[in-house]
Amino acid sequence: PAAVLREAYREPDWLVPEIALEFALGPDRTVVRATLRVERNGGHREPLRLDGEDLALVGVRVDGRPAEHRYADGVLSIPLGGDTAEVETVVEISPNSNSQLMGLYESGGILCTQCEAEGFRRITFFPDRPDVLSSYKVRMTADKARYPVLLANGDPVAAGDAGEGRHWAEWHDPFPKPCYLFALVAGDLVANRDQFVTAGGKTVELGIWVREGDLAKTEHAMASLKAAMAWDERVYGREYDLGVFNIVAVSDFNFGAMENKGLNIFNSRYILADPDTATDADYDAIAGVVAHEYFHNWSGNRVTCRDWFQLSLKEGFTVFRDQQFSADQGSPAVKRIEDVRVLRAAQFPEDAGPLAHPVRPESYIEISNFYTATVYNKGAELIRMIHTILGPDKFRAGSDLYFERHDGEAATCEDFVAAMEDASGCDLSQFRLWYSQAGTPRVRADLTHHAGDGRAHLELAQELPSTPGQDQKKPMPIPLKVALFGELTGEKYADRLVVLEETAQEIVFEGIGERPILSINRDFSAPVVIESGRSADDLAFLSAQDDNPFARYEAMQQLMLDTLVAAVAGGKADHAAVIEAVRRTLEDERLDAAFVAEAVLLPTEAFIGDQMLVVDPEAIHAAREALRTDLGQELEPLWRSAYASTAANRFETSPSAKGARRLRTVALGYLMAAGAEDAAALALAQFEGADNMTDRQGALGMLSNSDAAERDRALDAFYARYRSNALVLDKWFSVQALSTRDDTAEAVERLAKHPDFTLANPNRMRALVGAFAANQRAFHQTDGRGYRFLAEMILAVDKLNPQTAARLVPPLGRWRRFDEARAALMQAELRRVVETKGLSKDVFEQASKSLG
Ligand code: HT7
Ligand code: ZN
Repeated sequence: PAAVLREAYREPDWLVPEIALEFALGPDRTVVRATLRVERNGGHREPLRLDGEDLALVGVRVDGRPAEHRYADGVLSIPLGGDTAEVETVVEISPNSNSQLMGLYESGGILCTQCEAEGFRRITFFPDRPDVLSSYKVRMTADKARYPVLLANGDPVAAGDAGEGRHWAEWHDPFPKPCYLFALVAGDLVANRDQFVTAGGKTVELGIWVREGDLAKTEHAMASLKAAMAWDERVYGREYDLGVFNIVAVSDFNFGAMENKGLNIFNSRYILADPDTATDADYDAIAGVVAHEYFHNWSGNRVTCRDWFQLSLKEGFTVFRDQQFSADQGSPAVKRIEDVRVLRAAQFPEDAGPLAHPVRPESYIEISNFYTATVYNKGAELIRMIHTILGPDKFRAGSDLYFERHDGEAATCEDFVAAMEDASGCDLSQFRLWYSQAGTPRVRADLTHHAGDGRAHLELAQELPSTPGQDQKKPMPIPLKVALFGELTGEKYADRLVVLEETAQEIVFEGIGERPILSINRDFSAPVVIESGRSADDLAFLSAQDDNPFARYEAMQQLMLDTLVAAVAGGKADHAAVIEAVRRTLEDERLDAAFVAEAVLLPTEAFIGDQMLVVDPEAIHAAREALRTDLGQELEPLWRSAYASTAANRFETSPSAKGARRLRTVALGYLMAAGAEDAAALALAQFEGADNMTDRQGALGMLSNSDAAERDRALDAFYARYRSNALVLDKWFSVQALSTRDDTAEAVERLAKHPDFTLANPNRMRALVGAFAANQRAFHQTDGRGYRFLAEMILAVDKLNPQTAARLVPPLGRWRRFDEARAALMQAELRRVVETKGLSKDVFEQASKSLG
């Protein structure tokens, strides 16, 4: 398959200012009549070219008359003489045979659409590219009993009876939009209805549409939506613009959610919640995703992307906005810790592997493969760095200017940076490199102190690793928040933003009367790896005394990581410093429970592996378990008191109650690691007595790692209770796939044959297969059965849903990081995948690039 190149961008030959769509909806057969008003764009003689995929063409008319046309290789070409025309096409599609979940498809009896990135071409013929903006009129006709609710973008304008048990509805969206934002839904749905009055006094009708039995689980999503609407007015000055805002939840969805104008469609896992079925983490994810999709109304919809290489323009900016929103709703420090953990777990490995690409990629075979942690999460870090460099006021001026300049347009990442530059007067020319250069920079930081002149010298040097297609790199501006603390007095001598712009640079601090301890990349001000060689004592000092909570957490993590890496490398395990630092954290009464829970958690096995040249999953697991056991045993009284003091009489959703629940399960984990006699019984009691899913799932996770008799009892009870709730059953699959037990690979193979496992549902696939591939020790079992299982799953799913299949490929692409035997087994599976006949281009791109 051919690659699309960023440099090859050309303006569209034809524009489509207006489109009218008529749908005669049916699950097996839907007829789509599209009427496009087209306008020639410039003085060329090219025919009108419309994209189409899996469409049965019924007819083409131009200005009311049957017209000459050619349909080949996914393009319908229609020669047009004049500069404008009215072009009508009629096609037939089949929603219930659409297993790709792109275009119009059926999910649990609901007809719904997913058009980003290139799904609209599976509904009708159209220039399926984001820089063609049109105003939409949509008319739907459907069986009234089966599909009593008919929704589309924009505002409802009319509805009526169509006879013969059918009815119709019309929706108009006055805001010109690219076709990837088109949506319709037809189904037997009920709504949680509410209203929001904008700052400008406009009343917006809100609706969250779900199946009848799920209505009671929509309260949190609705509260989150209203909070997001108010927040965007207050923080970014952005008001909602239509009279209605609808959200629909569906069970089969390739992604988290979709920001279609006025009609967001969500994976039900990011809408439905009640304490019995959703964890605190689920509640937070719902708030974050609801906000994210809502924020797209400006960053994505009112100002969209010129081409898909600019994807981070809307995604990086919107992730940054949803991170800011979530930080404002709860604890900013804990939120930052969580966001950095995600970045390190998902984006750093991507940046270090064969699929590394810049935030603004240069080429793709299949754009769906570029909805990545780099485009989203590193993209958000770029926006955060601009925010840090400019400061909040200038950043806000830049965002105002960006929206003012480009409202109603399809823009580029360059337009965004230029607006930030123009509004602030700051030169961001070197900063643009962050968009074009892939790879995670490594920053070496050495601090020396001369007692004589009271000066401290901070020597900084950056190194940019080579990545596929990019050997030579230029130094990038790296904003580092730095502070110095006196070793003896604890006094803070300096606290400032240093921007490292050169390959190497020296910063001098004056008036430092004692040996200073370096706190660097505070708040994780830049998405880089810091190599500072700070001693265990210095890290312990910072973990107890730094006034920046993120830096405190980071020092503890570094201390743990250094200890674990040394243990894996040399087999020497000196746990004393970590135990002491964790003790101090547990005893510090000024800290809130949520922070403590984060701070005392050991780095994951995967993250420890990321620090090593050759990953040894068994040694890492052994070293980490040994430290967990020591921590558990040495600090047992503290874990017991943390466990007891976080018990609650009744479920509450306050931040402090959430923090207590988090710490309680972490403490339980350490008691289990300590081998405490009563630990499994405690876990079972927590499981059985829980009045909420956080405590229940937390205890189940601990039991699932153990060999105790209580394990099967809990797993069976969980299954029996929730077997008819798909979202909760996903947890049952995940908890087993993530187990640290020796028989996990075998258990996962068995679970893939379980009657409740299905390849057709992306959530279920991720719950079992995605979770297993993230379980480093089980997946990398030396006999290679994990690799074989994953390859078989990829090939099986690819026949139904190439996007879901392609997302499972990256774990196999990490072969370069493993020993020869494992690497050979992983490569063999990748080869088997690539050589399979009839492979999708989605999987082909990921697997062939992974072989390298
Ligand atoms: N903008 C949305 C992307 C999306 C998507 C992409 C590929 C295939 C299916 C998809 N569903 C939604 C989601 C977002 O970032 O808000
Ligand atoms: Zn998004």
